[in-house]
Amino acid sequence: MKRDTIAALATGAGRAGVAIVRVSGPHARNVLKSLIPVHFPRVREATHARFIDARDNSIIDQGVTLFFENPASFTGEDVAELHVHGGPAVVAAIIDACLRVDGVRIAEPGEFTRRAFENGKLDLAEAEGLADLIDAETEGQRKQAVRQMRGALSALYEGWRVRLIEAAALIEAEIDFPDEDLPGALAQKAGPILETLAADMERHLDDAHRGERVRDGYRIAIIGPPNAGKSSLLNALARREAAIVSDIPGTTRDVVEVRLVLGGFPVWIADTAGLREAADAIEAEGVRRALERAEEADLRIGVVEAGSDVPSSLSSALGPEDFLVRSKADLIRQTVEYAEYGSLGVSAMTGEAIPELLSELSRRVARTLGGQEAPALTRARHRRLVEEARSALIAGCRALSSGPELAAEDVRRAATAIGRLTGRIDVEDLLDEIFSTFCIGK
Ligand SMILES: Nc1nc2c(ncn2[C@@H]2O[C@H](COP(=O)(O)OP(=O)(O)OP(=O)(O)O)[C@@H](O)[C@H]2O)c(=O)[nH]1
Ligand SMILES: [Mg+2]
Repeated sequence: MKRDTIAALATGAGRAGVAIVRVSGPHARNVLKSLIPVHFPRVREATHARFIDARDNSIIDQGVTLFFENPASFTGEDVAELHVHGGPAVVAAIIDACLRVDGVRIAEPGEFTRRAFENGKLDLAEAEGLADLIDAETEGQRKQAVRQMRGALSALYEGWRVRLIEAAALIEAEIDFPDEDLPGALAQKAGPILETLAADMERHLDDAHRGERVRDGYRIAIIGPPNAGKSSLLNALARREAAIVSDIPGTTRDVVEVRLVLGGFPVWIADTAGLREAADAIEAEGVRRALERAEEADLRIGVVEAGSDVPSSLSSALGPEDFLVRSKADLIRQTVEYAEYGSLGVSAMTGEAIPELLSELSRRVARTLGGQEAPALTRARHRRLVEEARSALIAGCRALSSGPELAAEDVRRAATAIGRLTGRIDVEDLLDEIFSTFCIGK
């Protein structure tokens, strides 16, 4: 199949010192011949060049060019890079000149990466890692994305797929040569393999959504009775007036969220409506949302005014790992400690103990999300497929005792689910969805 050649700005939009226009496909050579008619650059050698407008031989700009010959390029095709001055008019003129060459069109979002995937330069999990790396805003996200881009997750999944195929072969041998083993021998051989694999998948799934949290943010909810100072605490943590504060109990109704970076990880802190018997339907909805958010959160910060008891509506929403803070420490000096939760007294007014609370939160987030050894599951897509594989495996283990046919089918089903993770197996239906979310190559 003769493919189109695609061209696009590879660097960010807007003014910049340098911008890179990338061209990939069979006509990349012709693009360079048209724009740099004097001498064609040597392969993989940065070459100074004047970029010429073929219509009148005028100079569009001067810069540097690079040519990568297929298959040794990012996409696996011929690739030309034009490093020009990063002004919008220069970039527009260079792209126009590329598009005037026969067979060249503008790239769709994610198309360079998609071609790299289709040419076997990276698998789907690695491509997702690359997209995450480009989106990474924190150190924790960067580390996780680099690991995934370099194939750590792919290696794990590929290892599983190979073991599943071995197990399937073992079971199928039993179908083909049923008399060669004693009854029960199959279950003895294949059973432990399937069980170990199912346990490995279980461990991978049961990671408190670590990888997904690193990518999408760790979630903290501030909850407590009305007027306790929850919104004031959110504002103090965020260092801005994100939520409305007033002395009227029941001020906050919707969930107000603020994004922070703590311990190198993205964190969402949510302020919620005060927990009480609601005065009206709107407040009741606010309380419902508060409890829902508290339930979904990775960590809850309960807030009570120093000197007050912890109401049951709050204590029932807090778990043993959660925080409880006494607010308004500037007003009330409290000596009582809430034994089960510790006793940090904070003041949003004076800032007392806010740095301590922030460092405690950072420590907690870093402890939960950091120091990962095993590659983590980073997307809901992965979780869905690993879950599918695991339940197929469990069904396979059970089916083993009643004969190899059904078990073989289950194990094949598990291998297919895992193959779809890295895009080894028929993922055509998924590709448009996955690559259209990539911002690379826009
Ligand atoms: N002195 C003092 N007053 C505070 C402090 N924190 C909050 N307040 C006051 O307490 C009142 C309630 O504060 P909010 O932050 O609105 O309380 P809330 O928990 O969000 O209240 P609801 O949204 O109604 O549930 C306001 O008048 C604040 O100014 C503090 O640390 N010290
Ligand atoms: Mg409030």
